[in-house]
Amino acid sequence: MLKLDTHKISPEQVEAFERDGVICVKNVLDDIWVERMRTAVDKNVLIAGPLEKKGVPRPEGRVEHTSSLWLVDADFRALVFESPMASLAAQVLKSEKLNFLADGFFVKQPKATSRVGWHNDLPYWPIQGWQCCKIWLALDKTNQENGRLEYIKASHLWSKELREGSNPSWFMEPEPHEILSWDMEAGDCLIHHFLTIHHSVTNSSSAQRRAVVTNWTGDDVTYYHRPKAWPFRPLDEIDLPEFNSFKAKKPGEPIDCHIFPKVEVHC
Ligand SMILES: O=C(O)CCC(=O)C(=O)O
Repeated sequence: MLKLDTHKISPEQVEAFERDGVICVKNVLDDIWVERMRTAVDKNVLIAGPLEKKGVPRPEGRVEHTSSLWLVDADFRALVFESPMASLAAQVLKSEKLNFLADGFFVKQPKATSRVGWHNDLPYWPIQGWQCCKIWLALDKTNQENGRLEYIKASHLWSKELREGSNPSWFMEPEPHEILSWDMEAGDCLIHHFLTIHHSVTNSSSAQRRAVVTNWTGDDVTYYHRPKAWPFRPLDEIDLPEFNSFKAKKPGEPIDCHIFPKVEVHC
């Protein structure tokens, strides 16, 4: 039986998550965990993840992102099923049930000019519902100079979906809005609601900036078919047994399936 580690957050932090759509939680993972996940990211940065096409060259220096390494990598699996990530998600979502969607990582190489544009996460997932969040775990010191994330405060309450680069008429570059961002140490986490609009700035420093993400849902989330959503490939191209129950899902059904496992948390 795996032991799931927990990290208690305060009622004020849960309230801030609900009000602002994002919080920063300090010192969630210790140095041993951080070093373990750095090694896991470094090991995977140049190889295709289990859901990616093999042999497609990865653009150098830019943000890398791969999903569902937990299927093939023991360290990512441990992050999902043994680390305090699940307990953080359960607390902010105030959920009885917790499902894990997928992991991923983002590496901004030194002096990388690429940035991640304004977006929120919900339009990229085949789900519908309110109780959903991402945990962005810093593996390096993160600040304005090396590619921190910036959030439009309370934008989850707009209930609008924004894909990166989609430029809809209702969205203005965020001068009129209050921005939330934090300087972070390795082991600190951001937790944001899937509808909170955010971006990340360029890395002008001479060191890389690494982060690992995990995505979580709660009681009210159901399957919903969205074009151009995770896993970002036609399902008939994915030949993994873990996808069989997912392929049979109908809109409105609970999302529980092998690829979106339930995780038991007792905070
Ligand atoms: O890490 C980054 O640079 C961007 C992360 C992001 O936008 C996301 O996880 O949705």
